[in-house]
Amino acid sequence: MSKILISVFVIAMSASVAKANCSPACDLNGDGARGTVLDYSAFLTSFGSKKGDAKFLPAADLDGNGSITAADWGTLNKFCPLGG
Ligand SMILES: [Ca+2]
Ligand SMILES: [Ca+2]
Repeated sequence: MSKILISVFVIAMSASVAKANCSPACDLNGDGARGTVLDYSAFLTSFGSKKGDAKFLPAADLDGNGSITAADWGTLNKFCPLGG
């Protein structure tokens, strides 16, 4: 029984690796869809903000450096192109 559970777990992990190109981090507005116009809109709203600011969106800080910058924009475009 536990072998079956492990197999299911491994398959699930493989599936998530296959989708790594467009990581869950690209779902900036939390609606489950990644790289949509709503995610880009959420990004732009928080663009230029930093940790502690009211408009800072942790999900948009894709490199985790505490501020939403052009580097995060580049990552978003690279891994989750709009509409793609
Ligand atoms: Ca989304
Ligand atoms: Ca950042």
